[in-house]
Amino acid sequence: MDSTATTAFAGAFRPEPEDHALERVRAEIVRLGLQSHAFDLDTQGFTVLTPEDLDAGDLPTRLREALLDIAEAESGHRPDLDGAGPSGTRTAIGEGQFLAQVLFRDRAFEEALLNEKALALITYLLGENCTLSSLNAMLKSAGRDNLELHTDQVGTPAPFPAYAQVANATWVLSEYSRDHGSILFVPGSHRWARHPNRDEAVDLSLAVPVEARPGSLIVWHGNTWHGALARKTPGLRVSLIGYYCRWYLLPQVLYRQITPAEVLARNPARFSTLMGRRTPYAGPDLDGPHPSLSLAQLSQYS
Ligand SMILES: O=C(O)CCC(=O)C(=O)O
Repeated sequence: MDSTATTAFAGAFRPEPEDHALERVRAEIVRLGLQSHAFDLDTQGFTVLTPEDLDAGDLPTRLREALLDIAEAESGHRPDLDGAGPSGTRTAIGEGQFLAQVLFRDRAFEEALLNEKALALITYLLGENCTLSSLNAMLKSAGRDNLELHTDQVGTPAPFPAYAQVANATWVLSEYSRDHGSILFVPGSHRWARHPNRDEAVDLSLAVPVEARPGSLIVWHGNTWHGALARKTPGLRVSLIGYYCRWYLLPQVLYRQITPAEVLARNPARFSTLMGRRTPYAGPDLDGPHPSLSLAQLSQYS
């Protein structure tokens, strides 16, 4: 057969001779000293950075204050972290006050997205062109019900690909412990590449609760089975939940269409990518086709 007759499709189906994205992603993990966390993600499906590991200065405090401001604006009273908290509204992830779409309500949230350690681990899981899917927060109050085990591969039929399609970076803004309603994970479950069934979802025997201090960060692979314990004590567990996806998936929030121009202008190019504005799926609302991403990109780090 004459190979010259083959039609090229936008450079498709030609592997990069060397995976430069992998080299860049790996170099960033090494530069930031995150090797053990990358190892945790590979082997356990989740990792916890202590406040010392994360070293984000006063950012966690500013994030928490910004969330309390939003909660106050929405409910009419400032939540008391040690007191009774907002009266137990049932939300999709437990009892408390769920704060949806907080990104544009305080510049501290832009900083959180660009935090280099959080971003390096999300990039390790989802590649350099991943986008933010949603940024929400939870003020979790005392309640009776545990949150069932689930994966974050919402709506995806099994088997899932082994590499992550979605991932989560949650900022721990108050203490996490069993009594405070910790998140819990089933270590290694990301390899099972499926959702838990009905019985498995309520069986916490293999799940490990996360104990973490305010200012920690929890990152997990979207396949990992996780849930949360009911909070038993008065007061509130505060978290900022960053949910990310690969560039070819539909994000929960269409940031590409709603991000204000001044927010894009004051941030680096990577922020635009996180907002879904640099993609080969061109449209009038985009910054233009991504210069370095072909439709045939083969690397999971791209
Ligand atoms: O923060 C929690 O307790 C659970 C959050 C969760 O399940 C999620 O973000 O998918």
